[in-house]
Amino acid sequence: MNTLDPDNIRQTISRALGARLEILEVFEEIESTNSYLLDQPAPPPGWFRVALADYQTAGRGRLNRTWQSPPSSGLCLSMAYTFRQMRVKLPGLTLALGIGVIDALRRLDISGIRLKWPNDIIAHGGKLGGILTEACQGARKNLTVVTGIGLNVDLPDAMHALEKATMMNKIVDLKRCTDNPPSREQLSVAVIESLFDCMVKFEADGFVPFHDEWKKVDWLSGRQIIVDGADGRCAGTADGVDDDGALIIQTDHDRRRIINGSITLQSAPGDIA
Ligand code: BT5
Repeated sequence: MNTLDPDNIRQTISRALGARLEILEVFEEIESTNSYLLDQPAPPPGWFRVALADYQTAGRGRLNRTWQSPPSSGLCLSMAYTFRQMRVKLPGLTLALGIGVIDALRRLDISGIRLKWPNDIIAHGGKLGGILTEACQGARKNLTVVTGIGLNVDLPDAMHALEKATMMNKIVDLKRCTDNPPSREQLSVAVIESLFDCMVKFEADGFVPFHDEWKKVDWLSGRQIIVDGADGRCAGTADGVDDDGALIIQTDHDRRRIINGSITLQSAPGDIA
């Protein structure tokens, strides 16, 4: 598997975007690119900073879950972006960035990718990747977010064996999605460009301009689901999202709006979480 060269990546991203890139770093090994950027000084408003890793020793998912990506087998990328304001609705942002990842993959001729609310990237009914969006603490005037993208590119057989042994959810890599997988450098450039575009668009208009696209890639729509959220557990039919990116679920009794939660399918309770 090819290496990640920060100079190559920097030189390939578009000039307009490069002008907004404060720092881009590549680590051979690091605990977590998200944790690293959360500890770094925030970029100035409208600017961004990127950290990539070949291997994370403590890659993180939501709710203290683990993100496992053996060395050189995937994309581990985090972007810090500082908004020019404080009022940003983070749940909707994660959805918008998911659409950005799909757009990046499409530009690399990889189609058929779907999103499972709120942060899973799905292909062939399994998890191809995930998104972790976190806000930097302590900001007063401008909100800085760090968003981490984990994407499986070419997983070793041992990872698939682990999936079976631990009853982990089905995992998929890009090799399964295309005969001609992009290099991790090409993938990095495409993802960085798309994430930045999404940040700027979201900053201007929130989730609304992403809503129609979400409907096209919504993997949960119409499925019978179970939601475990702050208010407990409920079951029903997933019915899309609203203009804030909240999940709508039709239960036997009412329609509910879910802002935070983990989703499982009623038919496959151990499915992608
Ligand atoms: C996510 O969390 O899916 C967000 C993953 C974000 C990872 C990136 S990598 C760069 C940046 N730095 C970090 O430290 N994190 C970000 P969640 O929805 O909580 O899913 C986590 C669950 O996915 C785990 O509990 C496993 O079941 C499963 N999982 C772990 N590694 C996986 C992999 N490589 N492929 C598919 N599923 C995986």
